[in-house]
Amino acid sequence: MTSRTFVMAKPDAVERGLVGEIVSRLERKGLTLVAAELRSVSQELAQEHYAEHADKPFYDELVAFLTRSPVFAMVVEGPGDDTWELCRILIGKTKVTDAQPGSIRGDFATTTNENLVHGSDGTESAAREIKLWFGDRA
Ligand code: RTP
Ligand code: MG
Repeated sequence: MTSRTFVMAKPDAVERGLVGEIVSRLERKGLTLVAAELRSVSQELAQEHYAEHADKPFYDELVAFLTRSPVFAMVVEGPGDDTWELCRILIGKTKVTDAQPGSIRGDFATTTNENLVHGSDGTESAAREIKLWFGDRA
């Protein structure tokens, strides 16, 4: 029972030339890209993507950050039903001081706001985000 999740190299990752590193870590783990796209993000898409955070104090900053420059959006597949969770482990914890070395954030991020990668946080959000970003193209 394979499963898919949504992973995105955020603007800071593209700006810093870390897309290859991020894709490499996913692939080295044994996960596969089934769709990927470098794209600019509209205000509307950024707002919808982070809709769960609409009432948080950092929401406007988050939307501004995501629309700053292109992102590399991916649909990632793994052999089990836990692909979203495996990706979150590779990505690392949200808070910069919690992100452990060995994870993408732990190895490369110095702030919580610019933390390089997004990964869906569950089966339902993975389905929602794959549809939002790729529609029928994944
Ligand atoms: P993401 O959605 O981007 O994969 O990150 P996440 O699940 O690890 O964290 P989440 O709680 O969904 O927060 C989304 C993004 O908002 C920023 N954030 N800032 N200042 C803060 O307390 C704070 N908390 C979260 C981070 O950039 C986080 O990635
Ligand atoms: Mg999140």
